[in-house]
Amino acid sequence: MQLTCLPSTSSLPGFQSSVAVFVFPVFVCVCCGTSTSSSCRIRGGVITWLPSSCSCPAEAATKFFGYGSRSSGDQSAPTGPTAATPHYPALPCFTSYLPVKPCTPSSRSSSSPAVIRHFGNILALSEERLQHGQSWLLTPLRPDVLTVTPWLAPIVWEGTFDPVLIDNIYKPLNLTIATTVFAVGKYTRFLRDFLETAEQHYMVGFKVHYYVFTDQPEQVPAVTLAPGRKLSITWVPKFNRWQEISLRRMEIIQTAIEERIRKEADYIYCLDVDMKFHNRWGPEVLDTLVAAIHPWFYQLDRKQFSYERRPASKAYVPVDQGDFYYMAAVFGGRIEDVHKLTKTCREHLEEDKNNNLEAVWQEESHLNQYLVYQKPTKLLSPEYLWDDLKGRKPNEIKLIRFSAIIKNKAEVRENA
Ligand SMILES: [Mn+2]
Repeated sequence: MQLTCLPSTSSLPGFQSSVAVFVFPVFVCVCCGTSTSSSCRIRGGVITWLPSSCSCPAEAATKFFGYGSRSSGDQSAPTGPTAATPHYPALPCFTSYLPVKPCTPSSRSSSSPAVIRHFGNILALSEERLQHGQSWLLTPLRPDVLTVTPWLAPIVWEGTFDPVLIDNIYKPLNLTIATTVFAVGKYTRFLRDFLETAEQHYMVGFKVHYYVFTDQPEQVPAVTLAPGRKLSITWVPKFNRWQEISLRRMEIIQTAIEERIRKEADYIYCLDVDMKFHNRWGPEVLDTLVAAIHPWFYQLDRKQFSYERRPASKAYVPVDQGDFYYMAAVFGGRIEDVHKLTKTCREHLEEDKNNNLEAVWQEESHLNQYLVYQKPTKLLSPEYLWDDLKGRKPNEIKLIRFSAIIKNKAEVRENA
């Protein structure tokens, strides 16, 4: 196929026809992501480009994005569209954002797999789309929110990542995501909605192993799971107070990791059950140690965070310390990192108990104290942990992905 995208130099405002201008178009097939850049000389004519590196339908392959220009003899890198577009704003086929079109396997590129570098120096191979619309250093994707912490951990927000790219990076790694959920006492009633919405939105296309901890195994609903996903039930005793359930959760997760999860999964995410998924909650959350910012605290001064403030408690955080207030309804990461977190929190919870202390928000206080000193490597924005009680969605929340349902606490917390 032949592509004619650029008008003749004589019709390009800002260019004189006597000057040889080299244009560096970057063609990216929106179907398979194959990209080709080439330098084409324009001399009063049109440039032509024959895509040879992909076999996708002509319509998909003839889109391109990004180009630069330089004068003859200038060996600097091509400039981007922000620099170049003022000269030819009317280019009909220029697009700075690539829409993701459905792609049939037969039309995918048969070129050699791209090699990508993954965390921990694992090398992953993928033949899926690993290209994306160009990132511009001077154009932040989300100017309205903080997207990186002072210790350079990303904060995951809608608009800051390409979900198809993320899926294609992680899928070849063949990961298993352990997912723990506690349904004790009346909380078993939340399991069906939790699991059904998780099957629609949680790590779709990935191997998920749900570990349900409950005192009533017969109450675990039969929910159809997608291929490659499974559910195990572990019996746990019913504790006398809901606070005790919270206190014991760290110990139970620690034990489950030691007994089986470290042999059965690559990552572990520990989620509350009184929640529903509403939108994608995908592998963009995967990292070494991951915590979610509490939806009720993110606009407050750290002095107002509900940390444990009694120095005698192992959960103590001084008023001038702390980064974000995290909610214990979501935490996770690599198995051994979460194991260390649960083991440490369990030890701190037990030490407090021996001193007749109970931190103000039980395990959440200890989780927050731990994360002040062991910084999470990735933070989830409140999109990933919302609360239906918050009512109308503020502007910074583009997408509610997972949210606490409104419940009658006095009724479900039997021993409150
Ligand atoms: Mn909850």
